[in-house]
Order: sequence, then structure tokens, then C-alpha cells
Amino acid sequence: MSKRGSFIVVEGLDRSGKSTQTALLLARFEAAGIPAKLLKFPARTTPIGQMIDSYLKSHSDLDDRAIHLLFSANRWELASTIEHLLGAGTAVICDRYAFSGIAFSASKGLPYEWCRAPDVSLPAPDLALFLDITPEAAKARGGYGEERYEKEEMQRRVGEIFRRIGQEISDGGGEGEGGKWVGIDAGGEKDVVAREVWAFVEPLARGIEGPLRRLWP
Ligand code: 2DT
Ligand code: MG
Repeated sequence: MSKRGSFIVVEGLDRSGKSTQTALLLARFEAAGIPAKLLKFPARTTPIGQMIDSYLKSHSDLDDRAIHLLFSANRWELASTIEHLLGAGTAVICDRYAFSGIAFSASKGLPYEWCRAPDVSLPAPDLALFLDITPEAAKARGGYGEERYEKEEMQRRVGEIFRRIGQEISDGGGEGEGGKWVGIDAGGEKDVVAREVWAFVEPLARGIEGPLRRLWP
């Protein structure tokens, strides 16, 4: 039986190095001759993604629930693409995914379970890597940008919820419904972080025998 591609998600606070690390990870796959595709959420170019982009740049205002559902819908519009790629043996690397959806909206005060619901039965990653950095260290990397959510207080709450998500996955046996969750110290030098990322990804890199799982059944 031929293997399906592995589904790797990279999460973290703003300025934790997600873009750098996902790009380095893609390069690792390519260097190893393994087909891989890098996706980023929010995917800002689709019609839904354009609404999200406008909201994040404060060009438009939306109810907290409405924007939450748009972020989820933005994943659903790419869910079949993800499944197709994995089924064809291509690894999928995602810069943010449903965990960001929960962490950011719950940090605004929306109920955690409510935040989780619209992402139920999305493709589940085989591995979620959480690039862990303190809001102070993130800020020291040149400060946050101008977008909504790029504020220290918000980042602190988001970090706490990411840790709760990781704890729940670990309590469920570590390989539970949300896939395996691994926290990585992202405060160090980028090549050091990249080596650690690869150490977790490498065992899965050449594909997976088992079926694709679904988020939070
Ligand atoms: P980037 O800085 O990575 O472009 O993200 N966000 C993201 C949510 O609030 N919900 C989601 O489901 C996702 C995927 C995180 C832009 C901001 O969007 C937030 C930061
Ligand atoms: Mg950002």
C-alpha cells in the first residue's frame, strides 16, 4: 500500500518564527526529494481570505463570531485541497491552522467549546509543532506589526490558550484527536530551532500508512 503524505502544522505567537521555520521545513523536504506543499492560514487571496485580510488590517469591522466563522470557512475551502495533496503522497505543511482559530478567538472571550465547533472534522495534522516564545522575546524581535491582535496583552492570552490546547492533546495520550502536539523552544537561533523541528518531522516525512484523522470527533 502506498503511503499518504504527512500533515504537519506549525503554530505559535506572532514573531515566533513560523514563516521562517515553515520555509526551512519545506526546503528540507525538497532537499530530501519528498514532495511537499506549504500552505498558510489565513489564506488571504480567496474571497473569504480577502474579507479576513481586510478585517485584520482594520479596513473593516466584524462581529467576533462572524470573523471566527470566516477563519474556519477559510480552512474548509482548502480542506479538499489538503486531502487531495495528502492522498497523492505530498506532505502538507501549514503555517497556522485550527489551533490558531481557537486560541485567538477564545482569547477575545468567546467560549472555548464554541470556538472549536466549526473546525470539527477538518483534516487533523499528524504533528502540530508549537513554536514557544515569550511575548517579551517576541516583542524584542523588532516589535509587533500594525495588524489587529499584534498587541502584547493579546499575545499573552493567546499563548495561555495554546498551552491549554497542547495540554488537552497530551492528556488524551499525546497522539489524540488533534494529532501529536510538540512544544519547541523558539527563542533560540533559527538554525537551532530548525534542527529541532526536523528531528520531530523526519520520522513522518516519508509518509504515513494510516488513514487521515479528523479534528476533535
Ligand atoms: P498571520 O500573522 O499568521 O498572517 O495571521 N488568526 C489566524 C485567527 O484569529 N484565527 C485563525 O483561524 C487563524 C488561522 C492570528 C494573522 C492573524 O490571524 C489570526 C494572527
Ligand atoms: Mg501576523
